[in-house]
Amino acid sequence: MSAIQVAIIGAGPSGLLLSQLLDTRGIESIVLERQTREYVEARIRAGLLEWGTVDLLNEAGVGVRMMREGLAHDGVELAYDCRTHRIDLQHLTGRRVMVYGQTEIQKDLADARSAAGGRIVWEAKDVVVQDFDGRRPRVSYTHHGERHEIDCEFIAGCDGYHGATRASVPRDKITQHERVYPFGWLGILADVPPVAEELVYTNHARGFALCSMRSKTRSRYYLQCPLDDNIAGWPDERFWDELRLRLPEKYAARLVAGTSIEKSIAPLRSFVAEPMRFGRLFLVGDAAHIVPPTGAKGLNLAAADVRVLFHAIVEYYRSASETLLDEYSSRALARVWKATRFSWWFTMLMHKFSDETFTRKMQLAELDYIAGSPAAALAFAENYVGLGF
Ligand code: FAS
Ligand code: PHB
Repeated sequence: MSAIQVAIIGAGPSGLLLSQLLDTRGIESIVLERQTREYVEARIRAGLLEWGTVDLLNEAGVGVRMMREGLAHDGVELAYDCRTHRIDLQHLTGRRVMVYGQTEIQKDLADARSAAGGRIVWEAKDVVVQDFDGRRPRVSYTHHGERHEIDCEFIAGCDGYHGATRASVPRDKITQHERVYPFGWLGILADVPPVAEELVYTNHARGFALCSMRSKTRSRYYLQCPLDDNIAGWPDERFWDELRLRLPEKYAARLVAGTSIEKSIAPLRSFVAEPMRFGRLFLVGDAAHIVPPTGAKGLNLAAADVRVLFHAIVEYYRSASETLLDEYSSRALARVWKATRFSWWFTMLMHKFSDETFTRKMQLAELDYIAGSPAAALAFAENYVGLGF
């Protein structure tokens, strides 16, 4: 049997977007996903897209519903010390951001792959990647109790932080950089109207809070919480009471509480694995890097990796050139490190680290500087909307 051109491990946004883009250029792929489609689509994750990601989803032919239902935002608010300050992203950078849930992107991508007859093996268990340091890599997996083996020309490791592909790289060939933050995010999804037209990031003495949304009738809120907190200790009523205490008065007064559709606690870490290429194996998205969600970069970084790898693979099959493949890791990491820096900086700026006063005074001084300096506001805005490619 002839080799498949690209074996993609993981049907998250990275894997499905890469498969869909390759298909637009007639390049064959197979996606191996260990969960069911329903499980993957039920995960509530990212909500804010850089316009570069919007453009890539449109290029892949999966942006129609996003452009119809997504909410384009021109600004974002920072709240601190009983003040709010709006950063006018559009005026400062000429760019907007899009609010459209990762869940919806997953559905749009999986529908498109299915309509195009794309090969996705759901519930592919015990995936093993082999011989990727040569020119004939192999992938094996178990599906409905039967073991399968695939010869391929490239492997894209799109299997996230806990996946199998990065773990398959010999320890002495990869360097991992990590910072674990001493708190988590407690997130809630509820069918209540958002408190504000745009996102509101709050630095409060009780802890960080974020007001986001999925539509004009569905809100997504986050509260900083202790790492050892248990979701059982957060009945909806306690969540709404704590959120109200952390919001500026004008938003606290507008807050509409309701029954949670989803509620979960996620840990926060910064993580980067270098390099991102090992022979014919390419690590993509969360398989290679994790950012704290403060800067809304996780999904957008994954899309940026896909963009670089997609063009590299197309170039290889078009002209047998490996130049862009050889440049994949350095080009992807150049963006990854800058987004990792911004996400780390914004996390350090907005969260409560202790009750000592000096750190908080530094945070408030920096927020006041951003509010009063067009240069500081522009620096924030150009990172938040996404640096150029
Ligand atoms: P993903 O983790 O999304 O997808 C990997 C896929 O590979 C999964 O479907 C998994 O089941 C599969 N897989 C794993 N191991 C496998 C194996 N051995 N074999 C086969 N398949 C395997 N980003 C933001 O921008 N904003 C947010 O608010 C935000 N919130 C988040 C909350 C949580 C709890 C998490 C975990 C992440 C969050 N992120 C957020 C980041 C998130 O959106 C990721 O950046 C995004 O999902 C990255 O997409 P992928 O790289 O495709 O990885
Ligand atoms: C979300 O809507 O889930 C979201 C938005 C912005 C962030 C993090 C999460 O920085």
